Amino acid sequence: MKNNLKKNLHEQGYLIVKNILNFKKDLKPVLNDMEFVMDCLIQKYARKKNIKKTLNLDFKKKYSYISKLNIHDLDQYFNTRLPRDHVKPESDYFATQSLWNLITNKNILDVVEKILGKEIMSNPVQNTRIKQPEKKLPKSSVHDGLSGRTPWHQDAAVLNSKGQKLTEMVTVWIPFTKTTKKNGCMITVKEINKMGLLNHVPGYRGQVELKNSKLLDKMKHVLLEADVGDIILLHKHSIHCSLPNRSNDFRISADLRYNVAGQPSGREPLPNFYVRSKNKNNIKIQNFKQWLTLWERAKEKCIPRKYAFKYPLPTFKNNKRDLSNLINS
Ligand SMILES: O=C(O)CCC(=O)C(=O)O
Repeated sequence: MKNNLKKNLHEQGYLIVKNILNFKKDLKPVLNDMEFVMDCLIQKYARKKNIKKTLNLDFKKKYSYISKLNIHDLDQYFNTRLPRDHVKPESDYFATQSLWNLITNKNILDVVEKILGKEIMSNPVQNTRIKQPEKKLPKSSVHDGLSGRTPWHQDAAVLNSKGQKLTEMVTVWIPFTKTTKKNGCMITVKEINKMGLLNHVPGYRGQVELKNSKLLDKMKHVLLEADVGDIILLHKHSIHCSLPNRSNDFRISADLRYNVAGQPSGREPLPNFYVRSKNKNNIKIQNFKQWLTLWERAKEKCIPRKYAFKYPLPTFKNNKRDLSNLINS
C-alpha cells in the first residue's frame, strides 16, 4: 500500500484518495468559521439598517452580499495565510482552530506519511478558496485563483530558489463541496510531472504561470473531480490549473502542503513546523494558539519588507526548460 501510493503519485502526478475526511467533524467547522468571518464583515461594513436582516441569511447569500460591499482584498479574510504583499500590522488571514485541526488531521497525515515518510512538516504554502459562480464575479476576479480560475502552474514554482531545488513537498487539496468539471475542478495532464520543473512567467495579479501554457490546451486533460471527504494529492511538478465555476453554486476548497522535515520550506520566514515525527520532542507546535503565534511572528518579520513571499520564478538558461522545447523534442 505504502509504495503504491508513492509510486502512483510519482507515476501520474496526481492521486484522488477517497473517504479520508468526515464532513461534520472535519469540514463543516471550517465552513462555520468562514461564516463567522462573514458576520464580522457584515457588522463592520454593512449599512446599519441592513445588519440584522443580513446576519440571518444563509452562508451563500451572506457571502454574495458581502462580496458586493467592495471590501478591499475580500479573499484575504478567508485565506489561511498572510497576504503576498502590503503586509501591515492589521493584515488579516484565516487561521482558525478548525483549520489547525485539518492541518494536523490524523487521516491526512497517515496518507502524507506514505508519500513523504515519517518526518513531516506543515508547509506554509496554503490557501482556502471560496469560488462563487463565475457569472457573479467582477471581471477583475475571473482570472484570480483565489476566487476565479487558476492558471496552469507547478506548485514547486511558487517556492523560493532553494525550495525549488531542494524541497520534497506534496499538495493536499481538500474539497468542502463536491467538485466537478462544471463548478471548476482542477485539471492536469497525466505523467507531465515527469518533465521536472519548467520555466514560468508572471501571470495575472502576480500569479505564477507556466510559460507557453497555451500548448497544454491541446493536450488530453484529466479532470480532478472529487467528493466531499476525498482528498487530492499533487506531485510538486504536476502541471495543473482550475476551470471556471460555470455552476450556480459555490465551490469551496483548501490546499495544504507538507514537506520532508529538515528541508527548506521555500517560504521563509512563514510557519514551517513538525506535524509528525518519530521523536515526539520535535513536535513543538501542539495547539492552535501556538500556530497563530508563529503566523504573528512571521508577520512582524514581513512588515518591514512589506511582502510575505516574492521570489525569482524558475527560469532556466537558454529556454532549455520551456514546455515548448520539451514537448516538441
Ligand atoms: O483550487 C484551485 O482552484 C487551484 C488550486 C491549485 O492550483 C493548487 O492548490 O495548487
